[in-house]
Parts: sequence; structure tokens; C-alpha cells
Amino acid sequence: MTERDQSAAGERVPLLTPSPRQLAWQKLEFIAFVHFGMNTFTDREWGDGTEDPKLFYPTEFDARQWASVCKEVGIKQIIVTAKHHDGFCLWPSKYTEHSVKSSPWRGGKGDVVREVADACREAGLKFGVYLSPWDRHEPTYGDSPRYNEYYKNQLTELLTNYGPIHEVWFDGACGEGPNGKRQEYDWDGYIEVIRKLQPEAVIFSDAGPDVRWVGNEHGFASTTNWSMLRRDEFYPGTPKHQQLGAGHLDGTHWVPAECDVSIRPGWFYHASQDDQVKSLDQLLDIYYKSVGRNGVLLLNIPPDKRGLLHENDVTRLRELRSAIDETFKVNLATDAHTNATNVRGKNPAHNAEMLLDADRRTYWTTDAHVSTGSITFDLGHSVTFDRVMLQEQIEVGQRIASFAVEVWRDGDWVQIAEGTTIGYKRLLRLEPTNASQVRVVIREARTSPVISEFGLYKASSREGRHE
Ligand code: FUL
Repeated sequence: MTERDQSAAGERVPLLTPSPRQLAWQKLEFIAFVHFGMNTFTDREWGDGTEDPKLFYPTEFDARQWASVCKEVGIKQIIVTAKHHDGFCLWPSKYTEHSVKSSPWRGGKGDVVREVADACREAGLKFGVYLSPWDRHEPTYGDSPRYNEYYKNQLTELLTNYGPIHEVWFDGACGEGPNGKRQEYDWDGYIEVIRKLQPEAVIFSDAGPDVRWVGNEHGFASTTNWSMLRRDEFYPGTPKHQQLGAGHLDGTHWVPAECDVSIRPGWFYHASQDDQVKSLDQLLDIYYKSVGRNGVLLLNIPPDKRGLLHENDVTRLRELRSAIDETFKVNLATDAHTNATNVRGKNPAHNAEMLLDADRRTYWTTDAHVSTGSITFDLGHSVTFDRVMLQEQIEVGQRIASFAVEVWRDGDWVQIAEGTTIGYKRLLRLEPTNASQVRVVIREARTSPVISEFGLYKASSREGRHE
């Protein structure tokens, strides 16, 4: 795509594209949140900051177990709660005593952040930190400039001493300090610290700057999910959560959605929830509604009091991986003969076969100004499928606004599915369908559609019925 192609479409706003760090993040698809800290030991979700650091005492702490499980099940990054709202720090910050250095764990010499960062690096996983701005322990909280200094100092420690950091997660929760005043966060200052120290890290907060909240804690993106956002209407922080979900066709910034959800009812581990680990069906549903709707899935897996991921969670994660792998192992369309209504410059490098080469870098596209069209996949024989996968080449922007999937039946094209946005990846679940010819119709796009991949699959028998 050339600049001219992009601007020639006469759009209300120019096509936006992801930054390299946003693109790298989007490709991760499935990442883990690890809520671990004082609440793990007090059996709470939100500590009030008065907890005795001595309570923090994992008996078998092993960050390598976290990383090896994550790697095995296809999770590509771990974000650890370096500090939750109770203010207890999992690393020995020099700016407070309220940390692992005041706990008996490892004789006060322990550093959870270090061990997780190292374990991730060893396992080839990316690493991120959650540093709660809301701090219910720190006395300067509420005294805005002083606390902002404290927070930036802590960010600096985390972003300087632990190697590459790929995501920084700002929790939107905010409260009053001991002085009765509401803390005014210095978002611009925090962001400046991150950009300076870890320019490759994406920054998550409710409305970006790099990654936005999907607007709920179920892990569900909406079926229409633009990666663009009218960011300044929201930023920083926003009560208009519902509106974050779908993003905006006329968004002013590229701010894709991250779908956070816990594998258990709570964010932190509670033994009483050992039997409430989400079922395989629930996790698959989350997968299709996050990764399958142009989102990144941030699944929380809270370690227990031993400091290990619990057996029940690990078993479920393995089931999830097996089901996904089985379903998507064979693309039933791979050998199809393709035919498109239009190919950019009749150039074979852009013809519809590019959708079947399992290489996201190659793509089918149309001539400039041609924003609708269709591709026929002649499968050569009758095939049964119940999953459809489409991927846009988001490197040149998110363009498609409406599409349909059809099959040739009794001399006519019959629609079996339709959708609005595609984005990085769109997965559709259907009833099992037999067809020997399938057609993808692009009904509306902001300018020439650019599609990288297409797939037809038959769901694993491990998967239950679709929604
Ligand atoms: C929320 C927090 O209050 C929860 O404890 C949890 O950390 C979740 C991911 O974000 O705002």
C-alpha cells in the first residue's frame, strides 16, 4: 500500500495504523495476568494497606512453574501485579518498607518481580507489570505531587532493573488519601517515564494511550470492534465503559482492545474457589469473543498460597490449549481454488491464493477505490466446517466494516454468516455446514480491503455447541 492509496479514499479521517509496539502486542493474542500479593494470604480481593508484611509467605514459590505452564498452553506474556491497591510491593522498592523486604519470605531478600522477569525471559515469554496507581498504604497518597513522585520512582525502579518490559498496566481504580483528598494522577508524567525507559512497552489504561480496556471484566469484546478510538473523548480514564467496547470507525487514535478476565471468580486466589475454575466451555467462549473478535485475551491465573498455579487451573488451561489446537490444526480451505472479483493491478502477488498460504504477510487486495468485492473458494469436494477465520492486514489499517460468508447451494449463494469488523483476527462459530464452494463477500470497507488469511475448520469434539 502506498500513502496515495490510503489517502485517496476521501475518508472523513485518515486510515490509522498500529505502531510497531502495538502490532507486536496484537500478535501475542493470548497473554496472562497474574494477581499475586498480600491478598493471596489474607484471602481478600482488595486489601486496605494495613496488612502486616509478615503475612506474605509463599511456601513453594516458583515463577518457573508459572512461566512453563504459560508457555505450554500458548500464552505469550505474563503481567504480574507488582503492587496492588494495598500498596504491598512484590519487589524490594527503596521508597517504602511495605514490601517483600519486610516479609520473612527468603529472609527478606526475596524479589518476586525479579524471579518472574527471569522465568519469562528463560521461557521466551514477554513480561509486563501492573503497578496500581491507587495505593491504600502509602502515606503520601492524596498529596498529589508527592505521591506522583513516589509512583514515578517506583515505575523507574521496575522499568530500569528488570530487563525488557513489554506492557505497563494502569488500573483505573482511584480513591482518597489519608488526608481526605482525592489523588490527581500525573498520567502524562507516568507515560513520559515509560516512553523514556521502555519505549517498546505498550501502555494499557481504560482508554490507552496504546491499549484500551474492552469495557467489561468478562473477557468479551463486542462483535463490532474497531481498533480505533476517539481517544481524547475518554482519556485519561472514563466512566463510559460501554462505549470503549466497540471502538470507533472514525477514531482518532489506534487503541486496540484488551479483554481481561479471571479464570476464577476472584482476581486473587481463594481456596474456596478451587471448584469454581471456569469450565472449558466458558474459556472457549471467552477465546472466541476476545481473540476471535479482534482483541487480545488477558486471562488472569492467580497463584495460590504456595506461590504456584493451582492444579485445577493448570488442568483447565491444558484442556483449552488442546481444544484450540485440535480445532485449528487443519485449514479445510487450504487446497481451494480461488477466484476474486478484483485483484489489485491484476498482480498475482495480491491474488486470493494469498489468503490460504498461512503467511499473514501476504495478502489479497483490490484496486484503489474498489472497496467491495468477493472471493470464491472452490473446495473441489463437499467439506463440513463450523468455524471460519478471517484476518485483515492491519499494518495498513482496519478497513472492513461489513462482510458475509456464503455457500453455493442448489444453484444459488446462501448466506451462512455475516459480520461487521474483522481486524487482526475474526473467528465465527456456525452450525456444521456442508459445502463445496464458499464465498466471502466484502460489503463495505473504508477503502480497498486487505485480507491476509482465510480458514475453514471443523471444531474439536472437545468443544461444546456454539453460543
Ligand atoms: C480492577 C481491580 O480493582 C481489581 O482488583 C483487579 O486488579 C482488576 C484487574 O482491575 O480495577
